[in-house]
Amino acid sequence: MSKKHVNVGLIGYQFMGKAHSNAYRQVGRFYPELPVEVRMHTICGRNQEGVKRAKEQFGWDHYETDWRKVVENPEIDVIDVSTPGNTHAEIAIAAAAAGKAVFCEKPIGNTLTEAHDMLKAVQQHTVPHAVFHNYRKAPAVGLAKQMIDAGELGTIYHWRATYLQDWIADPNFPLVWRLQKEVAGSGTHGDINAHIIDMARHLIGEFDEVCGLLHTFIKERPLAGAIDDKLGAKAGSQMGAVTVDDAAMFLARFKNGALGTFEASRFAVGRKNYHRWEINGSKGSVVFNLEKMNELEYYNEGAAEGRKGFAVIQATEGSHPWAGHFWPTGHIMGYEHTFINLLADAFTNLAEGRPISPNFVDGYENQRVLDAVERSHESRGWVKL
Ligand code: SOE
Repeated sequence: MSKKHVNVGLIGYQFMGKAHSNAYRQVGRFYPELPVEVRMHTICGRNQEGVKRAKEQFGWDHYETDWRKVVENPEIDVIDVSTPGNTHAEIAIAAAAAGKAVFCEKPIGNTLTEAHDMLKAVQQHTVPHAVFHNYRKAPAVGLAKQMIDAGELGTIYHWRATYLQDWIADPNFPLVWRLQKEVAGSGTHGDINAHIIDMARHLIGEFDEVCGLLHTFIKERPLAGAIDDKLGAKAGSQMGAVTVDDAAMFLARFKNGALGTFEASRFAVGRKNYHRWEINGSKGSVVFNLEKMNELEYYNEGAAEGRKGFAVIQATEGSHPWAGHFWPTGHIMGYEHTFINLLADAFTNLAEGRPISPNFVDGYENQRVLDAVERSHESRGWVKL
């Protein structure tokens, strides 16, 4: 029996457009049991040359330069919003009003108000919605979640997270859109703190209060020429103001009594995509580091005397979440698989009429934390969620 097909329209074709395109292409191949057939209908971007090239490179059936035409196309079932943050709300709200399922990059909006309006739109039009917090879908993260939910770490005391990069540490690195508040909403805060906030919500629970600090080290940079899909761009000769944070740090108290620390920076020279967190509970601890994403470090307080210590679990066995869909044990997975796994879960839930996880509620709750940290920075004090 042939499967019902789902036509996707992807808005955006740079770095995230590439990651998502690959995932749409691969999801049915690694998840043959998927209840639907995913079709890559249209990719959309403002630059005709660029989007045409992306259509060919990634294997989309059509391309378009006006997102409204994609949203209005009755053949399309899912709108994927992978554009810079300042266009998310308008596209997502229009897509929801057109009755499409809406999948969106993080953070879903540039402000809490936008995130709120987006959540209201998908709820009001009762359309399925998803947010690309893809790191939830790494097998090692899924394993940590299973262990916590099963009580294997006992009472959780500490969450200690860093998300460190260095790609703008050079003061001559150009003023790309990620460094402009009117386009990106914020800097490291919304771009990478958002990921460790999501990890914390997923693994530890909801936030109670936060106390934070945002900082911009380099206040002016050369204006940027055309950007590429690796976060880079050519520097121009004129200078422009950096209007977002370069580093964002905060302390948190969770509703369940756990304490958290968060540090996000694009100035951690030497650190490329060092997304690491450690959880300490009464019965043990776990450690995840994205740069070694197939491993989960585990300390078991219950181990025999003289045999205690951090062990490294290779989270690539068939029994580990999502891992069985790929390779034999030890044949490791990468960044792109997290997007494939996210889509596999999303399309399964979509086909079966169940809510997708993570979704716009998670996007909105994430944004509440981002917003509270910003207010805490401004008031130089603790802010309740
Ligand atoms: C750039 O900082 C970036 O690509 C983020 O935008 C992604 O969300 C993160 O996964 C990796 O770093």
